[in-house]
Amino acid sequence: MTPRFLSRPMALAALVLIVGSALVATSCSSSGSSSSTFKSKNIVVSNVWARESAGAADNGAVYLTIENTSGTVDKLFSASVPQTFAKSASIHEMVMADGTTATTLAGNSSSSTTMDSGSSSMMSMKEVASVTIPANGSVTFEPGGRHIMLTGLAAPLKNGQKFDLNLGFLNGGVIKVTATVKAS
Ligand SMILES: [Cu+2]
Repeated sequence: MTPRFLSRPMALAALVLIVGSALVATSCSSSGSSSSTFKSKNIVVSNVWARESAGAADNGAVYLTIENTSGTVDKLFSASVPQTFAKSASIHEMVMADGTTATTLAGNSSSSTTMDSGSSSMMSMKEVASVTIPANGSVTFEPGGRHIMLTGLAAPLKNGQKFDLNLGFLNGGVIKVTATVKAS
């Protein structure tokens, strides 16, 4: 048992360990940054993102997923951003021209096609006072449906930009989340 005899296999083993842990660390941090989750009490908010502004538009929309891990219904009733970032943030839903709420457009290809044109007379958005998050359920805010509307942006949203958003829940309290801007 000379040190020389042991050194090579031990060095190899050490190298494998180092490379292995580096890979684990890398995959953890990259998945963490692309899909961060934010928790408070019974509420878990994830996949918070906004689309890059087209041109000089001073409005934007934030999309996210809200999960309620408790057995009691909760409500999202407020959204706010720093005044230096945008004048206001509010909770919006898409509604049909006849006033009915468009909740799930994903399963209806004809509606979502209409939606994607962006200037449909069939659909419009309106501010709502709150959004119910079912007990042990989740609500997804996504293009063509619910969103957090930003008005009076100080500057157009740029791909890769991050900004803070405060969400107020009846039971979950106020949760500060970070939104990431994605390319359109
Ligand atoms: Cu809106």
